[in-house]
Amino acid sequence: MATQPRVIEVKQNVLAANDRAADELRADLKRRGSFLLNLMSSPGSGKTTTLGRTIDALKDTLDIAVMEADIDSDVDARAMLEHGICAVQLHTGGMCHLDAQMTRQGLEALRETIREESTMRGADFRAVDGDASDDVELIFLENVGNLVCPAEFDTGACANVASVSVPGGDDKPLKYPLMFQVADVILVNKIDVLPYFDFSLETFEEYVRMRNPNAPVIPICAKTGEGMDAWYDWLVEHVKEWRS
Ligand SMILES: Nc1nc2c(ncn2[C@@H]2O[C@H](COP(=O)(O)OP(=O)(O)O)[C@@H](O)[C@H]2O)c(=O)[nH]1
Ligand SMILES: [Mg+2]
Repeated sequence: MATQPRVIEVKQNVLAANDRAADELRADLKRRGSFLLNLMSSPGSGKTTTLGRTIDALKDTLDIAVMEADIDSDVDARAMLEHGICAVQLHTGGMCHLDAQMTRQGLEALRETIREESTMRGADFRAVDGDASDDVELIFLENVGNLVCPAEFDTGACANVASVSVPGGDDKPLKYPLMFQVADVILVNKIDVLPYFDFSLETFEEYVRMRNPNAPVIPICAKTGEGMDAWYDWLVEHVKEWRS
């Protein structure tokens, strides 16, 4: 009989398995020429508003689709449909983040939806399976609103966006360091209300640099569009690079 209980690091195993699934998904996306962007933030920081404006600005340049993830409801997916693109809602069944397997399921449902819609319109869906090098060029994943768990689980996306908003405060990188560490680009939304809050863009960037030396920090106002050209440029450049 053992006198010491065996201790198993379940979380590490879960994360290692997820990392493998995420790498496989990224390889698949590369083969298809689809750039999947994982958008993370706390609830209410303006993810859906940012996506809506981005879609309006870029939908004539890029083929875009959206996956909205939430614990419940289809509010955000409905909002996306109003922008004239294909969108699906993913319910996580109470989970506060998506993992790579859930993201893969979402992508399969999204492709199926695009195929059905194309058939209804009488158009040929250009690519579903196999050598699908002309699949949707840009897919946004609006992750569950949460600054902790989504940062821990690699979704298999090609890049991560961390978004904060001015009313949320400039100390978020100190409190949620991993989110800012895994981000490839950081959006600071709601700059229209800067005069009313003690949010210093300089201090925020200083805190970000403690964890992430390179990710660009882009101040935006999703409500008016101010500052969003820099974000669009970042996006278009990265989609192009991914597909080359
Ligand atoms: N003042 C201001 N409000 C914004 C801005 N962007 C979004 N909002 C508002 O913030 C609230 C939450 O936005 P939403 O996009 O749903 O956030 P999400 O939960 O992160 O998807 C809504 O009332 C938006 O109208 C902005 O740039 N400025
Ligand atoms: Mg939303």
